Amino acid sequence: MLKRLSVAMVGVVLLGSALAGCGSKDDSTGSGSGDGKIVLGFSQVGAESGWRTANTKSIQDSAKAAGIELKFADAQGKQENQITAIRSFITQKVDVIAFSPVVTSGWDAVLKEAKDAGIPVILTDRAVDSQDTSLYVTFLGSDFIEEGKKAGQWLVDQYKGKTGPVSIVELQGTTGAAPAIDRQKGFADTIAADPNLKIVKSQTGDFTRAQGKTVMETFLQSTPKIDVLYAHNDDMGLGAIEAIEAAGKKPGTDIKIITVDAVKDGMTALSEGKINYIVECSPLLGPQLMDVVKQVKSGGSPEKRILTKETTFTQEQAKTELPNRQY
Ligand code: GYE
Repeated sequence: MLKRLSVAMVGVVLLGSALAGCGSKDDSTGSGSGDGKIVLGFSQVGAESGWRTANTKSIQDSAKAAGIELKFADAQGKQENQITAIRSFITQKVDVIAFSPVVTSGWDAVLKEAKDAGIPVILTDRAVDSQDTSLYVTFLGSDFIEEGKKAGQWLVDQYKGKTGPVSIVELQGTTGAAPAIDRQKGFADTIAADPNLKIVKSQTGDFTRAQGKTVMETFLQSTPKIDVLYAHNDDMGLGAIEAIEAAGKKPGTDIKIITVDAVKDGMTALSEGKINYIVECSPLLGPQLMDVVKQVKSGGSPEKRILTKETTFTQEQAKTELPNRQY
């Protein structure tokens, strides 16, 4: 009886692997795509900016190059969509989950579900505020506080030795998102070195060009003297430039502009003198992410924090760099 049962079981297993070999994606053992490929579920924030578009392309291209099967879900800027996508990845028993959290808070429950299912999670680009850091394997991305500090330091240097108040308006990224929180903090802490530098208005533009423009219009209407605009990304800065020009002012001259990202459109405006300084934030996280996925899948334990290398650009540097810009 026992013997007959085990023979039957072998049959089931063989049938199972034959089906998997026929391209079935539903691998009930949870150990891959059925054709030996690692399956990665990735939940993206959305398509709010040039940075995000470049980031999505980098992840899709490098998954392909690495031979990793990518299940890609676009959350359209909504946390609830990301939670649904992660739950669906768990049900599908993907090998690894990666995601770029739209906001920092509210992830503990779903991360715990992934952990209980034995699926490792990699944070890409943005952090979560979970106290229990065992809920994710690593966080791969930029240091946004450092970016805010670099933006602030450039401004401090510009006004060194000068007197009189400098009125700054700030376009924040998505409320509650790690890059918005940290870029605001790094900048504010650094400009505190010069009491003349004052943030007179600060509001979210949700990282989009359209909202950057709308909010800048209201800033221009309500604030008689604006010397500086600090925008948490290029897209909002580019939207604001439209508003500044429509108000009859010269961006980069009448109002100094600092942004973050350094995507091609931002770098073009910088080289044309419409933006004064850009702090780079690289969206090309795909190759590093795929390396980490492979490492995790083969039982390795990557560093808990993997930082991206980045620089800054002046108008002159942008002219030199622009022809090489990939995104
Ligand atoms: O700076 C912005 C995007 O999370 C670093 O999100 C990313 C930010 C990036 O929408 O343009």
